[in-house]
Formats: sequence, C-alpha cells, structure tokens
Amino acid sequence: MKDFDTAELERKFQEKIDKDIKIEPKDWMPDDYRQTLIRQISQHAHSEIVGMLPEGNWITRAPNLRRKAVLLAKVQDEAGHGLYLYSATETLGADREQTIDDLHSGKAKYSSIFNYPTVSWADMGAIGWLVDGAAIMNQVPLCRCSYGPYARAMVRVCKEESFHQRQGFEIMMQLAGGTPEQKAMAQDALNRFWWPSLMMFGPNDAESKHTAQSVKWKIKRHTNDELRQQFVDVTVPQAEMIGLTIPDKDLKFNAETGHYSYGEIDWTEFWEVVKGNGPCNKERVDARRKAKENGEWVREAANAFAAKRALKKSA
Ligand code: BYC
Repeated sequence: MKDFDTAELERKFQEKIDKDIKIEPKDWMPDDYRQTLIRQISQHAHSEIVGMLPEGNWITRAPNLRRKAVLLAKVQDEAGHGLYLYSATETLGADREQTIDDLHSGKAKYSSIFNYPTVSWADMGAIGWLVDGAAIMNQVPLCRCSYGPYARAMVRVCKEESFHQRQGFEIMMQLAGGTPEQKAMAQDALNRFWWPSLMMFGPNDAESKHTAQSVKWKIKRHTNDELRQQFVDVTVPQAEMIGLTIPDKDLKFNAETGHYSYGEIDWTEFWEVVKGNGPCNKERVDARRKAKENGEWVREAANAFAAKRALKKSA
C-alpha cells in the first residue's frame, strides 16, 4: 500500500497534468511516469539514429547534386533529432551509454519501419512522404506532451520533419509524372512502404498495453488508431493527386463518417519485425554496433585529452 505522502504527491502530480502544467526534470514524478518516458524517448532516439541507415544507403547514388544535398541534410537532421532525444532521456536520470548498449544488445526497441530495405531511388521519396508523414502525425501531438524537455525537443523536430515530408512528396510527384518506368518505380515503392507505414503507429488500441496510462499522463495525446486514421485520411488524397494507387483493395471513403476505412493490417508481420525477425533487423543493429566500435579510438583520444587538460588546470 502507498503511504499517505506518496498518494498525496501522486494526486498533486496528476492535478498538474490535468491543468496542462509541464513536468520539469527536477519536479517530483511517479517512477512509472519516469520509466515510461525513458522507454518511449529512448526508443524514439534509437529510431532516429537507425532511421539514418536506409536513407544513408542512397546518398552516394542520388540522381543529381540537388537531391544529394537535400538527402544529406535530411539524414544529418535525423542524427540531430537522436541527440536531442538522448539528452532528454538524460534529464530523466537515464545513462546515455546504457540506452545505446540496450539498442545494441537487442533489449531496446526502435521503429519497425527501419527494418525494411531501400531498393530503389523511389524509396527515398516513399520514406519522406509516408514515413516522415507518419512521424509528423505522431509527433505534432508530442509537442504538447506533459514532460517539458520532450515537448520542447519535438517542436524543432517537427519543423524539420515537415521539410522531410515535402521533399519526399516532391520526389514521388516527379517520378509519378515522369516516364512509365519512373511511375512504376514510384508505385512499387508505395506498394512496399504503405503497410509498414501504417504499422509505425503501433498495435491496435485494444492491443496497446501502454496507451491508456500514457494518455492519462498526457504523454500521448491520441491513441495509436486515432493517429493511424488521421494519417490515412490525409495521405490517400495525396496519392490520388499524383496518380498513384494505395495497395489496399478494401480502402474506401465513408461519406457518413468523413473517414477512409482500410483493410486489415498484417499484425503477424508487425510483431515478427518488432521481435527482431524483419528483413533488415540484424543488418541495422550490426551497423550501429560497428559504428560504436569504430569510434572507440575517438572517445579514448577525447577522454585522454580532457584528462590531460584537467591535470594541467589543477597543477
Ligand atoms: N515499432 O503499447 P504500445 C522517425 C512497441 S521514426 C517497434 O502501443 P506505446 C523518423 C512498443 O514500444 C518514428 N515497436 O506502446 C526517423 C511497446 O513495446 P515495449 C519514431 C513498436 O509506447 C528517421 C509495444 O510495442 N517515433 O521519427 O504506447 C526518418 C506495445 O505498444 C512499434 C517515435 O518513436 C513500432 N512501430 O506506443 C524518418 C514516436 N509500435 O516498449 C522518420 C514516439 C509499438 O513495451 N513513440 N511498439 O517493449 C510513440 O509515440 C509510441 O511509443 C508508439 C507506441 C506510438 C510508437
């Protein structure tokens, strides 16, 4: 049983949340709130960093200098997002090295979407349009998250994600309006990325173990299904506008509700990918592990330099 003091602290904490007062790092917070945030924010940080890999794969093969410069900037932005987010976990008392080791050991999750391969240039368009589009849908409400440092980080992240989404849509629009081969390439990318993009929002509400509590704490402002529906409603007309077909025979607009209804997501595939059995899970985590190993000498040199300077100062 909770003692009186803890119950009173929890009551005051929830009162603040209900009044939309931000929770800051030094404020009292229930341990479960702290752990939920560390889990979500570190997974989010890992997604940004692992998310650099499928696109990084195409920087050297971008079709022209303009596309290369844009893609390079986008991938660098993702690195920046990862760094803000790792810093946000540190404000909650998490150890950054430990969170990164958890990614490398397979203990920590990251977004399922980055376990799919990028096999053509059109995939850069599909990722920007659909993956960043889904990310924005999920992250704009996070700008109003109850935890101050996460909410503030999300403001800048969302601005950059909007630019990412537009550059992706522009690639798709150009390919869809190009030669028949280019249009086929765009359609193929849409076919492969559509369903995994819907999966990014997480399991159905009935299966989502964290949503109810996270909504109560205003970490999440919407449920997974609500955001998924918003994404479908916004994206389907965009596909129609550029002459591409959403690969879902059950997709139809319901004039009464004002929403599109869509087919059943393959949840078996989703959970397999989340468990580590997707097409690229091993490759992605190996790449991150190798990057850490290859950077060891830089960290050693920086630490030795810092130690030497500290010694000089104290002398
Ligand atoms: N993939 O109870 P639920 C990006 C896990 S990338 C893998 O609904 P919650 C970008 C979930 O973690 C976008 N795992 O959980 C970067 C939980 O497992 P644990 C990244 C998933 O937390 C580069 C279990 O399933 N965005 O921005 O209430 C280029 C049950 O789920 C997934 C964020 O991370 C998934 N798709 O809701 C372009 C946003 N879905 O932890 C773009 C912040 C669920 O109990 N995160 N799981 O072991 C969130 O908003 C929420 O954490 C989620 C899941 C909506 C993702």
